[in-house]
Amino acid sequence: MASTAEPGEGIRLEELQLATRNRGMPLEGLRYDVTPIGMHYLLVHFDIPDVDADSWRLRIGGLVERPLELSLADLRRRPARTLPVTMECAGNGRARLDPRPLSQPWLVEAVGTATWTGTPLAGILADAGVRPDAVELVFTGADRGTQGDIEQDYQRSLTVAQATAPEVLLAYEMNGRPLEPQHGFPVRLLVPGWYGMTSVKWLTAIEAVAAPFEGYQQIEAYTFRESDDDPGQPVTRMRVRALMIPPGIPDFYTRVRSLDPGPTTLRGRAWGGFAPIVRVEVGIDGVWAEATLGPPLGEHAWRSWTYDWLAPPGEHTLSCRATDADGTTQPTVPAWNVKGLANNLVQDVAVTVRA
Ligand SMILES: Nc1nc2c(c(=O)[nH]1)N[C@H]1C(S)=C(S)[C@@H](COP(=O)(O)O)O[C@H]1N2
Ligand SMILES: [Mo]
Repeated sequence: MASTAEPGEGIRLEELQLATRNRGMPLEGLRYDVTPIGMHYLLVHFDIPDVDADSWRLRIGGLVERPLELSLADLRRRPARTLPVTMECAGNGRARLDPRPLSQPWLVEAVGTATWTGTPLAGILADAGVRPDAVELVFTGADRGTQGDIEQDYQRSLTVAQATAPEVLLAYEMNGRPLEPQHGFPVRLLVPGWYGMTSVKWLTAIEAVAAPFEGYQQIEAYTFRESDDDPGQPVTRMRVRALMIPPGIPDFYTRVRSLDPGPTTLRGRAWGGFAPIVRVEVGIDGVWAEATLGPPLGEHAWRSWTYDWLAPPGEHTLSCRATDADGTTQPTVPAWNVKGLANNLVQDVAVTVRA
């Protein structure tokens, strides 16, 4: 099967089938500091597994001094931490690439922020006693399927240093409620700052291993590659991005916006996994101006911004772009890669300001 659509080709039924299973956050959801659970984006590679909370166990094994088997009650008895975390799918923006890699065809809406509660993974790894010869931890989910002709459990790895960062949680609550089935019930890994594929849902096992993990989701699915034979670089943290709540009212089919002329406040959020957001700019028909940043919500959560616009009658294109403390900003021409990952192209919103 071809891995990309023909240049300019419309969405295929297989892509639509994925798009109806995996929802995006409606952009008006950017109004909330914390995304309501039912509006948070969703990405499930295979099927949502049927996990029984009473018989569920998390096994920690491999190169550890003391293998552990923990129940949900065991995890809930451990020290808890609650963090607001913005999560984005690495495939966000894929459908804007041409030729389009065939996969979940996200535009810009594969993002959400939740307050996650769980126990720090570092404490569990300390109890298990990760041996000095272990280099990585492999996280396995309860879901199974075929991807790239390989039958597999969903699995990802982190180095020991990455896995023991204090913000890495085994999360059992989202917005103060037990995880819903589609978000990883009963327990998922949560790795703030990283693209979503890292945060393995329906976690069943953590294995300490002596060599870098070479599973499909690690070295094949989430690497920046310019061609099929390029081994590529791993996709890790979220690239910097700003999004805007489309102002005014939409046309049902085209989503083009209409609004009255005069003062209007444009609002949105900005985030990135490498460094804090220090600047957001709004583009009005290609002319950039400074937006005002709201207060930070937390180290790993998006930051609100506003921009007061005196909307003149006519057709306009509104854009926004974020810059982080490293000086990194967003491209106006996307960088293409085989899997269509991390396309943080600036968002454009077409509006008609009435006469
Ligand atoms: N076990 C398992 N974990 C998974 C996935 C999956 O398909 N199976 N999808 C990953 C991807 S690609 C993303 S973007 C996030 C999405 O998390 P959410 O659906 O809770 O928003 O979960 C990640 N964890
Ligand atoms: Mo994803």
